Parts: sequence; C-alpha cells; structure tokens
Amino acid sequence: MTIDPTVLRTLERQAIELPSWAFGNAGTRFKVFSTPGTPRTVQEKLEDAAEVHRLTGLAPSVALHIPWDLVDDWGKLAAYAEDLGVRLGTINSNTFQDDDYKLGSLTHTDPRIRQKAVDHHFACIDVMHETGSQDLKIWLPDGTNYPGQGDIRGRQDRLAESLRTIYDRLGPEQRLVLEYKIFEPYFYTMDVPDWGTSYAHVTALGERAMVCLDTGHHAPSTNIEFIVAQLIRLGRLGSFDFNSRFYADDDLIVGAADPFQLFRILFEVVRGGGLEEGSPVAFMLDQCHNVEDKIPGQIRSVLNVQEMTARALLVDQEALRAAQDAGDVLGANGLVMDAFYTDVRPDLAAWREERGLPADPLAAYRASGYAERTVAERVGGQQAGWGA
Ligand code: PSV
Ligand code: MN
Ligand code: MN
Repeated sequence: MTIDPTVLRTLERQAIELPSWAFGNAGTRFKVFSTPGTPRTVQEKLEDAAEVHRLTGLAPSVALHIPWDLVDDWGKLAAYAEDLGVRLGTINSNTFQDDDYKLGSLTHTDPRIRQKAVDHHFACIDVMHETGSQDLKIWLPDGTNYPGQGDIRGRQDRLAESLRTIYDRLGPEQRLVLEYKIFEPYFYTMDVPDWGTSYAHVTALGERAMVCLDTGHHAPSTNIEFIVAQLIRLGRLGSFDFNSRFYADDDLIVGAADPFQLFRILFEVVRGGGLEEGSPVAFMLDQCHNVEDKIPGQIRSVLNVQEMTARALLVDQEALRAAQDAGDVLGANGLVMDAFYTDVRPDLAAWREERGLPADPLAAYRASGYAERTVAERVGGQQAGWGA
C-alpha cells in the first residue's frame, strides 16, 4: 500500500454533495437530449443520487435547486431521502428564470422586484428549516451587457442591502454562501464576477457568510489554487462547486479536463486544513451530463475527487517545507510531482472493498441492473432545470 492509515482516515471523512439537477436531462442552448430512465420527480433524482452513494460511500447528501425541486411537503422529502441513505443538502436559490429579473434581481433598481427576489430567498430559508439544510447558496445572474446600461456602483450598493436582509433572516446554524462567476448570462458586467467581490460582500455580512468557488467560473489560465489558498487563509472558503471546463462554464466531469489542476486545488485544500474535522469547506459538484449517462457520470466525478484528494494527501508536507526553506526549487517541485504521479487507484479499490463497497463502482453499477430497471419504469423523464 502506498497510502498510509492517516491518509485513509482523512479520506474517510470526505463527503461530496451531488446536485439534483445532474440527474435530469441536459444539453446546451442548442439541444437538450433526453435519456431513457431519466428521473421524472425530485424523489427519483434522490433515488439516483442514493445509488451513487451506495456504490461509492462518497456522496451522502444532495443539493436542491428552488423552484426546480419544489415539493409540498419538505419533511416528507427529507424522510424519503433518509430512507434512501442520503440527506438533503444545500438549497440553491434561482433568480435567473423569471421575466421580472431581466434587468436584475437583488440589484434591480425597482424596489418591488428587489423585494420579490429577497422574498424568494426567504422562502428558500423556510425550506432549509424544514429540510435541516445548512447552506443557502446564492448564485446571482445579475449583470449588464453594455457600458452605461447600469450604475455599477449603485448595483453593488443595492446588492449589499439585499444580501444583508437575507443574511439577517438566517437561523444561527445556517450559512449564506455567495458564488461568483466571471460572465454569463451577461457579458459586460456581472454583479458578483470574482472572488474579491464575493469576499467583500460576505465579510461585510458576518461570520456565517462564505464564498463559493465554482471551478468553471474563472477566466482561462486563472490560478484557481491561489484563490483557494487565499480564501482558506482568510477563513472564507465555504464551498466548492466542482466541475471541469475546456473553454468556459462547461460543467463537465470534474477532473476530466485537467486532473493536475484538480490535484493542485486539493493540495491547497489539504495544506489549508480544509479536510480536517470541523472545516467549513464543503465539497459539491455542479455538473451536467449532456452526452454521457448521468449516474455513471456522477460516480466517475466523485471518484476523481477522491483520487486527487488521496494524491494530494501523499505529499510529504514536512519534506516539502524543508525543501522550500532550503531554497531547493526542484526538490520541492519534485515532491509535489511525485505525489501527483502516484497511481492510487489500486489502493483505493482495495480500501473500498475493506469497507464493504465495490472495488469498481462503475462495473458494479453496470452489473446492478439499476439502469435497465429505471428505463423500464420511468417514461418521459425530466429535463434538468435549465430551460425547464
Ligand atoms: C451558474 O452557472 C451555476 O454555476 C450556479 O451554481 C447555478 O446554481 C448552477 O450553475 C445551475 O446549474
Ligand atoms: Mn455553480
Ligand atoms: Mn456555472
């Protein structure tokens, strides 16, 4: 075994939240493809997520998007999830699919529309009380397309005020997590375009407001691990939305486009104590599976995160510090690269088996007959939230 018991104990704690919308039919603005067996209800999305957890032991909770996942009885849904062996996690608000929000939601100049957006977040907090969810995640689509279209500074002021109202409504155990994104749906300005803006807002709010880092939301060649190191250092990295990208916000399987980047990010998480007991850093996926099957896509994703976490944990921190302090540039780099190039897959497979999990979760899924069963049972599956 290349992996020592301390590393395994840390891996034992790793939990990666799955997005309910990953199980719906997805595509691009050109076409949404439908896949036989796709869930028709939020309950069926939970069933699929539970299957990922059953086979990997890595995904004990499911993030919901409101109103995509609306139900009448949240307590009943939470109990349903529990029976399946998972729980309801982060509640994501949605102010990007209502005509009223064309020119802004929490930043809108019209107080009536701002209040409508604030009320939506109040409704999300009510849901959180019933589901026991800890995090309210806000990704704000607000922005402008043309210079002069909006008062950049005025929009920030209105945003600060709206966020304050929402934050003050949270219960003592609940957190507000503010996600940033460089562009899209608007192309000139976004009101929360970068980690600095998110950081400025969350620090103004209070200790239970944190930044969400979606790995697909930066300019090409941004050093994401630097942002990770800085936010952990400042105590404000609340969560990750993991995915991978070749161009923009591609929402592809995490670790598929650039496994080395994922390793470097996770190395900074490890270095900053983000995997230690009581760490505020939550791991989530935010992905869509347009052409690949969704459950195997999610299985592959959580395994990729686990694999790169294990490699990051292999870095000999003491030797690295010594090499850094001695100015041994190549020695230090070599220690990091040695860990990255270590194939941990056989060890992780053996470890899974020891814990009563399948050595090969993807093969176990294929052999389980789950896909065939759902294809037979579910007719007319749902589109994921986009465009729904
Ligand atoms: C926006 O691009 C985003 O990353 C936000 O997290 C949304 O909630 C999610 O995608 C919807 O897929
Ligand atoms: Mn996201
Ligand atoms: Mn995104």
